[in-house]
Amino acid sequence: MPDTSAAPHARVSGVDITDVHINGVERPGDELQIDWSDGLSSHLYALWLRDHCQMPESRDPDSGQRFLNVTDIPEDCAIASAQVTADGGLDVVFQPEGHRSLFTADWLRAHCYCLNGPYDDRSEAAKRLWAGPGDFPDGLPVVPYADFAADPKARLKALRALRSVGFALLTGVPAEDGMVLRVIDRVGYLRETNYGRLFDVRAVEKPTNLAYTNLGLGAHTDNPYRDPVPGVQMLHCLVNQAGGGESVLVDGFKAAAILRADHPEAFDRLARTPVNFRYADDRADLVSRATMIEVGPRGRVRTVRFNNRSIAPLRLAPAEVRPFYAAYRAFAAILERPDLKLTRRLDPGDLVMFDNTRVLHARTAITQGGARHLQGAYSDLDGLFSTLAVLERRTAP
Ligand code: NM2
Ligand code: OGA
Ligand code: ZN
Repeated sequence: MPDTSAAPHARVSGVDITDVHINGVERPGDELQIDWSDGLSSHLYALWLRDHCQMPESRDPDSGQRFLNVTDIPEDCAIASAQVTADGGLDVVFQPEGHRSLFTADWLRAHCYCLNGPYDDRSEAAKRLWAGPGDFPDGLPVVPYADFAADPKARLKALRALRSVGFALLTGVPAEDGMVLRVIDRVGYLRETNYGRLFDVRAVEKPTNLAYTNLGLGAHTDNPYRDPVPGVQMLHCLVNQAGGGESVLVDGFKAAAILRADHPEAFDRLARTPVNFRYADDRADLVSRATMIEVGPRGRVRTVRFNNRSIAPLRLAPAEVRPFYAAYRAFAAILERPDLKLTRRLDPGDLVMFDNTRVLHARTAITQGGARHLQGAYSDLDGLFSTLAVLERRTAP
């Protein structure tokens, strides 16, 4: 039996396969049926099983990548024999190729598509939704930067919070230019944009964006005019001697769930109506067409886009304009509900990172003269999930 347990591509993430073993196998029709010791059974389509052959003839043992294309497998692929091996796995022979594959019991159980339902790490179903501070009885997810930088367990805590509640706070990040990029290096990959590798948030003359003024900003996600939107945003406070300018977070997935419960027709309308988003200045003209609430194939929310500054003229059938505006207003009203907000003033050294496909951020107006300077940067969720998977592989639970 090939020992692939040390190879990263053989990783079975999040699946607890304890003492379950294979009791017996049968070959009804074009399937392999596995009867497990806990009474469950797997029904695996022969072609699927052949496609997932783990042997060195089928995949490169170093990268784990498949050599075969599906068209290389005969359409009439069938299981000629299947036997339990000495170490509890399966020895399967496929016809008409006469190809032999060995599978471990752990692999079969972890990847069986009858026993492991669909899973989408972006979906609301994979998240812990929250409605304001009451949903954080143990406090907000806060990690000191010194621990984040030095200790994989502290990094895991922050990044797991970013995945599950959609944000995390770091404290004591040196209030120095460019530190936000150092943090991104430990989370995923930098997403450079027209705003630069990083951007400075402070009031300037002739601002190209209302973020660069002293105005308050309503709850929004950044860059809905980009496709795909940046999945992760960071804001690092370097200076804050101003009054006002408090930072606010709102869980957009929770708000969408409230909309679905209270105004189902408004939810459907926003999930079905593409909006044009646009940002234009002298050097950039970015346009996207996407829905404010995006649902996945099973109707679950997986992205929220909301930014009143960036909605461009709609291209809608006339009869759809009024119901769209009613739905947009209903969602906006939920997003402004005080009870759903988390509010915190950022002081120098504070850094907030959030899932920009889900959690909206806002700031109250900057009311008094002193300086205020944040640095921000973007990253993406696929890099975050990759970093988490590698950390979870290396760090005992
Ligand atoms: N800034 C801060 O998405 C937005 O337009 C919000 C983005 C300018 C990079 C502001
Ligand atoms: C931004 C933003 C909030 C703030 O830069 O995208 O929303 O507190 N800034 O200045
Ligand atoms: Zn913003």
